[in-house]
Amino acid sequence: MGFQKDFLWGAASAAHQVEGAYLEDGKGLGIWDYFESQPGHIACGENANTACDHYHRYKEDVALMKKIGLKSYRFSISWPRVLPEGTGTVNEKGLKFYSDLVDELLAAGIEPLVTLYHWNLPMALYEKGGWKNPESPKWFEEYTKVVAGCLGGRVKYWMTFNEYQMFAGLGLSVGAMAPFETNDLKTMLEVSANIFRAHGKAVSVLRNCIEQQVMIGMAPTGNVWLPESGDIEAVEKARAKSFAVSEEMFLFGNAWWGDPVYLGHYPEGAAEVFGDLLPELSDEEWKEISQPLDFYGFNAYEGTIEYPIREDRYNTYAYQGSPRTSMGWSVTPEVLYYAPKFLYERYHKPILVTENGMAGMDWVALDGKVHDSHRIDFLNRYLLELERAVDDGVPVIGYQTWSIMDNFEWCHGYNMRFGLIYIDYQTQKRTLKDSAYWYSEVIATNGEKIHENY
Ligand code: IFM
Repeated sequence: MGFQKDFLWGAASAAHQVEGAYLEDGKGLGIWDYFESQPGHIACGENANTACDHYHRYKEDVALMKKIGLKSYRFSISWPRVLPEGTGTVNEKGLKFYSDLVDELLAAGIEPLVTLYHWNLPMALYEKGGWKNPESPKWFEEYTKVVAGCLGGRVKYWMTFNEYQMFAGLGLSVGAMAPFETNDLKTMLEVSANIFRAHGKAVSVLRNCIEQQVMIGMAPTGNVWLPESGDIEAVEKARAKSFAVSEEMFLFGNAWWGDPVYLGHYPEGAAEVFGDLLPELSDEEWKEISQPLDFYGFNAYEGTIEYPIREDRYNTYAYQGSPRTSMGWSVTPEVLYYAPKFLYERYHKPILVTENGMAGMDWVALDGKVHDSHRIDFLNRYLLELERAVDDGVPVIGYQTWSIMDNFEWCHGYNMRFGLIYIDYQTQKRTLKDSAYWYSEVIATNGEKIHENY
């Protein structure tokens, strides 16, 4: 069977990780901008002030995307670039950047896929409590109106939030990402409810303000457990764990974020786990939160596995000597079989893989090329598993590799290279890696290329 005819082969990025142009043309301060300026948060004290300078080089970058043959490009809008204070006055120059980028993509025959929120909350809103403030859904609604008003009609595919698990879980509960807070359980439940409301309001705006047909989803991640074998019992055990809710792990799972939006209620077990702390949402709010979406976006890097581990040395997802990427993440291609399968069977929406890729030790070789054969093998293995899901009847509408180019990897700074395009941060020279040429052939053959060596 293989990938559908109009499959959205693409690559992804996020505003803060690639744009640079710090406070340029009226951009406001975001929480990442701020925390990068404080010592101790980012490896080597780095920041995203210049990053890939994509803000100035977007034409060159779109030309490279065209050369690779991308059918789609997933990027995010920087809220503080568009609304420097988070609400109120619109920064027309900032908004124009996205308008120009969309025009450039469309002229190159590349479908733009827009993410509204990829983590860089305006500092002015953070100072008012950020997602803890009950006004936050309204702020997000206002921001969405501005973006939809400008890009609506030209952008068909929209995602509200990228990885709740990370910006809420790691950012506001574990304290490992901006704004580096460790809030208590009650607060995190209220934060979640505000984010659900914000999602619902944004969907209403996109549906009501844009006349043309829109395709709306979100781009969560979440632990997907891999079964130890293909036996029904093992698969069901993995599925149950992938949607489980516990006090320690709920923010990192799939059901906590997926069930309210796609099923219109808190996940099974939430009432028992959280009791009276579970925020009450009115019928009207539930209706807005769970209005029908068009796809389920999913960012997949590694499956969660339970193998013998040495707790003093390996993380929970790795076993002794297991293949891992530079991030330490397990090479577990089966996640691109089980995640689409589990998510489709639970939510009954077409799947869009919104991120998948790896960080590797890439450099420009003596011949001037970047020989990232590890990335080719990684993508090949993962795509074979994705195709297996398709062949088993899971509707998958697209695949976005992370990332189009090396970029600012949050607390890791520039240490981690995820791109198809190598960035020399000293000169801003772009070099297509071997994986970009390989991916180009994958796209041109609508996936046939992944079978070449089999
Ligand atoms: O770089 C990030 C991205 O911003 C969100 N998903 C995971 C990527 C790799 O860590």
